[in-house]
Amino acid sequence: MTHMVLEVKESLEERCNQILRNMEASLTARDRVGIQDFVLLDPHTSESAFLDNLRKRFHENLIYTYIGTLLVSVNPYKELDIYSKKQMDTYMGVNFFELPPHIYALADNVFRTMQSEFNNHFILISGESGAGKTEASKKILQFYAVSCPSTKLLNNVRDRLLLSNPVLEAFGNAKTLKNDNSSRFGKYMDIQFDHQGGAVGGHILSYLLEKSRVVHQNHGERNFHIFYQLVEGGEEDLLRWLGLERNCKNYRYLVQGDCAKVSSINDKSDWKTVRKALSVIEFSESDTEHLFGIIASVLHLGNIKFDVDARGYATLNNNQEMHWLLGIPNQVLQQGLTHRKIEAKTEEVFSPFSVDHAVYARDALAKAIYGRTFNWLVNKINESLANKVSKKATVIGLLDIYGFEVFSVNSFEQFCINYCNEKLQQLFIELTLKSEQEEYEMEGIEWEPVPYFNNKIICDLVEEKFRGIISLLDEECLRPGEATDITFLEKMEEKIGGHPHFVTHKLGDQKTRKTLDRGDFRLLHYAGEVTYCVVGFLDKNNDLLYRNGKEVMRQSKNAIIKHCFPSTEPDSKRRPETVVTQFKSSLVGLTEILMSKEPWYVRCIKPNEAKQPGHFNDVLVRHQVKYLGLMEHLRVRRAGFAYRRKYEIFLQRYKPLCPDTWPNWKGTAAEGVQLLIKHLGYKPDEYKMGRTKIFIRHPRTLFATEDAFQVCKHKLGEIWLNGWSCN
Ligand code: AD9
Ligand code: MG
Repeated sequence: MTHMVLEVKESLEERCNQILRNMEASLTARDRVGIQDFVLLDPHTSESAFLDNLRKRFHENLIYTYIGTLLVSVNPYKELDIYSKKQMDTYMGVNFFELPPHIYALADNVFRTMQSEFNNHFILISGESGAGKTEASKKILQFYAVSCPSTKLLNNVRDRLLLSNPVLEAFGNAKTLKNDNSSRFGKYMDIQFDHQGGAVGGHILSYLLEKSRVVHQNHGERNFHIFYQLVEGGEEDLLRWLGLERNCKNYRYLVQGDCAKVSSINDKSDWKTVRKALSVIEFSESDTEHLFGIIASVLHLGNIKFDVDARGYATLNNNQEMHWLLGIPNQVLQQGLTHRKIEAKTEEVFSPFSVDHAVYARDALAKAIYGRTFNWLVNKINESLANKVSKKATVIGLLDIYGFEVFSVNSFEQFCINYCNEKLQQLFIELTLKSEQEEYEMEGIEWEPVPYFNNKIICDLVEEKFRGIISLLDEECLRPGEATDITFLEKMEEKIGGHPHFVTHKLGDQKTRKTLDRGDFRLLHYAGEVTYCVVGFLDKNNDLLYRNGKEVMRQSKNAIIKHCFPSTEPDSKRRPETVVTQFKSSLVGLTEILMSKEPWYVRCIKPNEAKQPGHFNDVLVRHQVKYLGLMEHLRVRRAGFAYRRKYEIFLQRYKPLCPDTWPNWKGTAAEGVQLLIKHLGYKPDEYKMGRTKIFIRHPRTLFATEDAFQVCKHKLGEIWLNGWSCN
């Protein structure tokens, strides 16, 4: 036994040296391709040196760089030959720092950590709109799909996991000015693995879909992809049945952005992909019929025009062809679109709409139909992904949410999206900069604090009880008839006017020295300033659907609509929660989910605004490096320790590597660890002993230890079988 332990020690040294040699080799190549881990840059790295390294690598098509175990990714805006099966094989099971940085290396490392520690993880992918988050999350999923063990049953799960993507993207993504495939909903996906590492299931949580896009698109933007896919790619028979023409220009909901055709998007072939995907994820013929019936109905609904009758009320022009496929009698629908039901004491009275009101009711209905159908779709996909294979599973969560965005006009939607990004930045700070430094302090490790900008102040500005923007907005939403968008603005000026991150026209613009219109307010977000136009805030936050709109929907023969508008739904007597409050609660829920797992990070960077390959805009990238907190993260990483584990856990795993601690150790765990690492020959500057944990500076030391452990485990195989597991 002692002999074997010595052998292990030798192999440990050898491994450590080999890993070092690999890293040094990358250092020698630094002039041309930069350095693959920022931690290896000069200790006094400036922001400019950081940027130089990123730029150098970007121009060599090396889009990935590490800061320790955090992966920085710069969008290449072109297809790179780095995602092949061969590449996946190369990265499978190889230590993190031994190969050039890659999203596969991160995925593999997360997977192996999950397997060895049998705990749950998540990968937070962040960056602004168009920076490459969704692509990164797809690459990770593809890696797992290929690298995990396969059996017929597991392949089935794998296909569904993969194919849920094109479906959700078709219904939840759209072309914006920032990104031709912009996520308009937040997505958190758990991938569940059994103890052998097989992918056995998944679960998706979706966050606030931007459903206003269904009825309105800004110039240069599109509605959700699925509408164009259906019109462009739908089979002749299907279109005929749905009463659709193969011309997007004929549908009001598709032409407001005046860019139905996009060169980077092939709606026809995407349609085929979605069709195929739907069948793999177990959508029956009738499900798809109903689903496309709804998409077509929304388009028809958008084309409904209203005339003014002699009394000034809205009527439906009888000449309009009402290809209404939801199986709702025409009469009922017409009444629903032009009247509002008011319940008097003993009877129901129908009060007619003005044309403006009718248009509003029509659009509200279209948004509600689409939004609820989207939720139904997510649930349906979840049914298909449900783990039916293994009782016990560990998970890797992937978070891919809409990125921070600033347009020339920003509305309620951008407010919600940017608020969400503030929350994720806050989580990142909590989990890295703040907790990391607090931990050193708690563990009695000598530490020079690294200053950083904590965006909690902005999160509080938005969500504080009673005086945060959300509270003020909700308060105004509770005063129908009296409150307007402008009274909301005035209320903010009164209550939070003095806040350093809030500016309006009236308050003057000393803070940003830029002019502001009367109806605007500006927030100085962590990622930059955004001016929001207050118009529509109350309305969008209320998101009211007239009660008879719901009643009309209940008469539908379409099974999905029936499901989405159940007769058991509480009527509007009790006020539903506002949109932003629901969103806030869902983000609290998300934070709780994430906090219970081990975090990993991919920080995506957008190299230019023009979506061009080969263009690296220094100003733009520098700004992102700054607000993503990458320099601070680097400082903490460099000064700190890449790895820490409780003494008990560390000892339990590695004790077979030392004759003094194996098989039974009687002393304290800390003493055992001290003996163990002495035996393994850890150098003094490579580790620190805290109060309850060991801290290891470089991952290479741990990787070498882990390698030695694997060798030892292999050799000890038989003893293992006899129940001497140290796992
Ligand atoms: V948004 O917040 O959803 O608007 P994302 O998700 O950050 O945004 P996305 O992943 O959709 O951006 O990337 C935008 C586009 O950049 C993609 O459609 C690709 O054309 C391009 N891209 C991103 N990453 C890569 C990559 N690794 N290789 C090649 C890429 N192209
Ligand atoms: Mg995206």
